[in-house]
Formats: sequence, structure tokens, C-alpha cells
Amino acid sequence: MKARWLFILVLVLVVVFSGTQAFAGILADVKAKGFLTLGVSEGVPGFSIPDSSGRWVGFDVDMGRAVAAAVLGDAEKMKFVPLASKQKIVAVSSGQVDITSRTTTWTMKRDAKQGVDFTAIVFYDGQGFMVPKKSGVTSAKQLDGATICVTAGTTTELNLADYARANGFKIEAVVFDGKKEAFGAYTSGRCDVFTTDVSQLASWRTTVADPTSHIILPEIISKEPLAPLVRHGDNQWKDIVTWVIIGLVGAEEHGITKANVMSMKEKSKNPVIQRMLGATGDVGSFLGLDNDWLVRAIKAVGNYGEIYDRHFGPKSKLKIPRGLNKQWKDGGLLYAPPIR
Ligand SMILES: N[C@@H](CCC(=O)N[C@@H](CS)C(=O)NCC(=O)O)C(=O)O
Repeated sequence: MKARWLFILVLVLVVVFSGTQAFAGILADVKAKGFLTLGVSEGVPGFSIPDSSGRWVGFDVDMGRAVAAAVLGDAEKMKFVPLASKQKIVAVSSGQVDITSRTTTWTMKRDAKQGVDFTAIVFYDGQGFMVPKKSGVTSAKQLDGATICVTAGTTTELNLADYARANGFKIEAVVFDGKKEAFGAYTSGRCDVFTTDVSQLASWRTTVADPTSHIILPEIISKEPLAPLVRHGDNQWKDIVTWVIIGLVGAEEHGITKANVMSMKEKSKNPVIQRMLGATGDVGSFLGLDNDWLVRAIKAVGNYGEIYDRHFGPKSKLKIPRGLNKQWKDGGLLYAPPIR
């Protein structure tokens, strides 16, 4: 009898302690090591790429910097791990990186079966096609018989197969592990067509000598909701990353910017803004952080619109129209849930 109770007690203790350990998890780990490990691309202009001084910059990088600012108080306390497409999921599930912020589409299989959780959508994208202008091709409906360069381990590869089947096309997909090889093969004429998310087509086009010599076809063949991802099972960490992004989107909605965030915190009479910026309430504690978590993130990288503009706006090289990535008030899909 006694032995049985002892056994049950041990079992309960094991369950309780493994539970608390999982909860302490990544936040405690990041604080202990003093930096955030961010999985990024191998170099995609506008999204994640080292600048001339070797500092990583881009839209996906700024999402990571916002988290570092919220959690560690310093957006520079980061370590970057370049990942090829086929490594981006396992790098998170195995704990090699704390977050992957790298043009990754939220799909059911990845979310439910591959040991990761998606946070908040940072970019609503879709798959498209690029062809040399001189090919005379103007529509994806003309791609029967084409040879198409694509990267391995991507939704791009799967959508391409769907698209060919749905249209009864014979398409030869030439699959590469790395994007450099895939895009390089296209520009050297190995493939007739290059396909990936449209935002990345815009990015790649800026890297060739004459960007006007390549056109992006009008058809969008898929939905690619891109979101940073974290390891499955650490709810606190998932909440932190999710709500930092929501906070940046909400900040744009409420006109809170990098420049005015401190005066907004001091002077705003709007209860929503007061809560977001920690002037009242204690929302930071819901995440295991202090009340200035979002102020620090906005001070470091600006609100969502400022980040978008910096990397994709009219003055940027990429010039990607906001489209679906506008605020809901402006006809887009960005709709930040309430911070309270
Ligand atoms: N959204 C797609 C991936 C899009 C993507 O990352 N595309 C390729 C081709 S441009 C790529 O690997 N880019 C960046 C890199 O390899 O560094 C997915 O989730 O599977």
C-alpha cells in the first residue's frame, strides 16, 4: 500500500516539475544567455540580410529585434542563424534558435505535426511567377511545358505541383536546396521561370543588373500567411512573441511611433494607449515581463507601418504596395486584438 502511494507521489512530482520546467523554458533561457537567437534567411534583401557593416537588417529581422528589446531591453542583443528553407522548421523545434523569422508560411502540417507553433502573421503573401521580359510570356496560364526553378522544403514546391495538376499542365520543377542556386539557375537560363512568394520575387528582382528585364506575372496562385515561429509547447514564449507583434500592429493603429512613444506614454489620455504603454494597468506581467515591454519594442524598431515602410515602402528598393498588409481600417487584414 505504502509503496503504491510513494509511487503515485513520485509520479505527481515528475508531472509537476516537468510542467514548470516547460513553462520557465525559453524566456528564462534567453535571459540567462543574454541574447536572442534568431533564425533568418540566407540573405534576402528587405527581409533579412547583413548590411555593408555586417549588421543584419530587414523586416523579418526587425520583428526579432522587437522581441529582444521587449525581453532583454536591447534590440542588439541578438545572434543570427542563417537557415535554408528546409532547415527553418527543425531549427526551432530542436531548440537551435529561439524564433525563426524568415518568410515562413503558416500551414496546418507545420503547426500540428512538426513541433512548432506559429505566432502572429506579419505579412500576407502569395505565390507568383517571374519570367524574363524577352520571353513574351504575360500570364501564368501560358506556363504549360515550362521549366521552373524552385526551392526545396517550401510551400512553393507543393503549390506548384497543385497548380500544374489543377490546370493539366506538364511542368518541370527544378528543385534546389538553396535560394541562391535556384535564382542563379533561373538567371543563367537553366529555367524558363522562377517561382516563390511574390514579396520575394520583388526582392530578387532588385539583385539583377537590369530589374526591368524580368516581369512578375499577374496571377497569385496561393495564400502565404507568413509568421515567425517558436517551439511547440512553451506557451509563455509563444505569447510573448505573438503579443509583441500584435503590439507593433496596434501601435500603428493608434498612431504610436518610434518618435512619439515616450510622450504618448506620459501624456495620452486614451485608456487603450495608456494600457499598451504601461502608463496604467499591468499587462506586461501577463507575459512575465515588466510594463515597458511594448514601449521598448516600439522605441527600438517603430510600429508595424514604420517597419514596413523602412523595408518595403516607396522610398525602399523593393517598393511593395501594402495591399493586404494594410490596417483593417484601410481595407487590409491587419487587425490587432485588444491588449488588456
Ligand atoms: N513561404 C515559403 C518559403 C518562401 C521562401 O523562403 N522561399 C525561398 C526561395 S526565394 C527561400 O528559401 N528564400 C530565402 C533563402 O533561402 O534564404 C514557405 O514557407 O515554404
